[in-house]
Amino acid sequence: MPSETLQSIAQKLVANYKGLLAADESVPTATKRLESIGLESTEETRRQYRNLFLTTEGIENYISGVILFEETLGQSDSHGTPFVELLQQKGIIPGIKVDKGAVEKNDYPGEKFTEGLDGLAKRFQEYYALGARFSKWRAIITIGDSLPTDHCIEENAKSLASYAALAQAAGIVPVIEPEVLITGDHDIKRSEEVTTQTVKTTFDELKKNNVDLSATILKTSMVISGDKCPTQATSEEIGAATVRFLKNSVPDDVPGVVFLSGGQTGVQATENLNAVHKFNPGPWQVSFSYARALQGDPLKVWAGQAANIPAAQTEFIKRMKGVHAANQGQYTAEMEN
Ligand code: 5MM
Repeated sequence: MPSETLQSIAQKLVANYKGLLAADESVPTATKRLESIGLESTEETRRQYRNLFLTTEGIENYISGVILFEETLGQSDSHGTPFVELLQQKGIIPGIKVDKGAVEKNDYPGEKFTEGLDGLAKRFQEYYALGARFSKWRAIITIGDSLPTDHCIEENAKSLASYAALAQAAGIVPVIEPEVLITGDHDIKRSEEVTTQTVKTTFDELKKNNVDLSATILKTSMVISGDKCPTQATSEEIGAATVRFLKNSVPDDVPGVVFLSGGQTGVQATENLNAVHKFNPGPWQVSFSYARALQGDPLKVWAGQAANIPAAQTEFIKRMKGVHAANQGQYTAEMEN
């Protein structure tokens, strides 16, 4: 009998007010990030980018698991320690992004369908052997005129459910991420409707596929105004709407819900997480799984210069301290100083 079960791993991912670092940018996304600081994207510069975050001293005080990209799973830190081993030494659970990205289909303009199920069972065996104990699959839902279609929500929910079933069969905890994009001029009410429908449909499909919900983590968008909406909701409104959506959509046996930042700044994603906690979400643990909101500011400080690494890591610690405090409803603006 293994000491760690799927349930215990899922619970550990959201325990003690810690959360996930989404360091799983695919090559095109990592390239965009690196080019934004004037750095060419190569296997080595992407390794340096990961190295900056994963070697930060004290990361384990705030981060329970790191979602890695396949390339990083096989890479090592600057002293030659494999990243997976480094994380394990710190008590951080290594995870892996397993989807192969989202594509458009002719009949559904403006919508995307995530791919990656072919050969996934075999890939899961390889990822397990390399140390991954949880995984992530992202679906993308777009809000717009007559969007999203029910078809897009349903097809993506089916893929998420097939993925989750395969993950659990391989001994890996699935993080399911149906992301409702922040882009658009929709208001917070529309965001709540679409996010609720998307997550409800996803859990319906998970149940049909006999996915064990007690060993599944939901990664979701917050309920938030579209980035081009003329009336932007306040943090308090975001907190209230997000907790209402969760209570209407997430089954009680799910151990944890984590948020993506989705284009919010580091400070916004921290303030809004704090606001969510003011509305007593539950019975699940509620935390973060941020990429840009944790890494964006340190990336700018680093600027690809070795001399800037300590300052960038200090910035990273500040962001992690903020979200850790927000998970307890204790984040304050003074923490930015
Ligand atoms: C929505 O993206 C996820 C969370 O990141 P943010 O906090 O920045 O919104 C993230 O895990 C994302 O899935 C990865 O960065 C990978 O993205 P791509 O598009 O490269 O697969």
